[in-house]
Amino acid sequence: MSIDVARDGAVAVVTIDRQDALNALNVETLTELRDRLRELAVDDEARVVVLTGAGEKAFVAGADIKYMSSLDAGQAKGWGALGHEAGRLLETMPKPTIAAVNGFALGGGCELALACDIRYASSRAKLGQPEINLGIVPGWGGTQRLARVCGIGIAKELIFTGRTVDAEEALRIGLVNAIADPVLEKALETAHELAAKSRLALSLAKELCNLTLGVEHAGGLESEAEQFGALFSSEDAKEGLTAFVEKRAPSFVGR
Ligand code: DAK
Repeated sequence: MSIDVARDGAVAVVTIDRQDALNALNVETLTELRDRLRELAVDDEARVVVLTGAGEKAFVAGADIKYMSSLDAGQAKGWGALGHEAGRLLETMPKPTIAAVNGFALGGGCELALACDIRYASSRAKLGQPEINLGIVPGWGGTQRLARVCGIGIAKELIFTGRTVDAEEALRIGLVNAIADPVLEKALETAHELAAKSRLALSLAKELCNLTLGVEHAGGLESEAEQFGALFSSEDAKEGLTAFVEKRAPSFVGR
């Protein structure tokens, strides 16, 4: 079982557990995550959802690069849609979602955290969008949501360089709301505080806050998903993904 859903009263804690790959998401894990989020979105007993990673080291180290290195452009599109759906569920379900970032949150992991309403980080967390180093770009909402959370200047620097930030920097740039150890305890404290509030008022607050994303937000996500597919079939994407699997530096040719 790679996705565990535990109940703590009205709070549902969703734990991604694939520790041998630093909780990286392959198709089984991501499908299961999407399915659990779909259920929680309509589950009245779950008033707040907390998302975290199993173990000490990682929240989610991204999409599974080994799995992705074997995808063709058509399969990559379906893979992208799955990640987008999980993100949209976290962003729009009518209840608060909180990411407890307990370690590496890279690529798709950072994107899942960005789709949550609130993010807390442990002091050893590392966040970032390193896709550029694989010859690809963020494809699960990162190109849209990072700019909305941190501002476009920060987003461009992080996405263009692919560098990761530690917890202190993440707090300074507004990528996380607070640093806490143990981070899950902090997330649960806030979750229980929110669970005691009016469900109706909270869901309306979320819906209204989401209006600030604007109607262009959905269009931006769609463009990202579409453009990613084309890039995925490039020589550079193949080289970047294969180089990671072969544990060597990539050599990009620009096509
Ligand atoms: N995928 C697969 N395996 C991974 C992984 C990943 N993302 N991250 C780590 N692992 C595996 C490692 O390969 C290693 O496995 P073994 O070699 O032991 O079999 C194991 O986890 C432990 O990792 P390390 O030995 O590397 O541990 P270190 O502490 O030395 O380094 C690290 C930790 C997190 C710095 C390093 O593992 C790392 O750089 N990982 C990759 C991080 C990354 O680049 N993440 C972004 C992935 S790209 C799409 C939309 C979106 C996406 C894809 C498609 N569409 C629209 C189609 C999303 C893309 C991404 O997320």
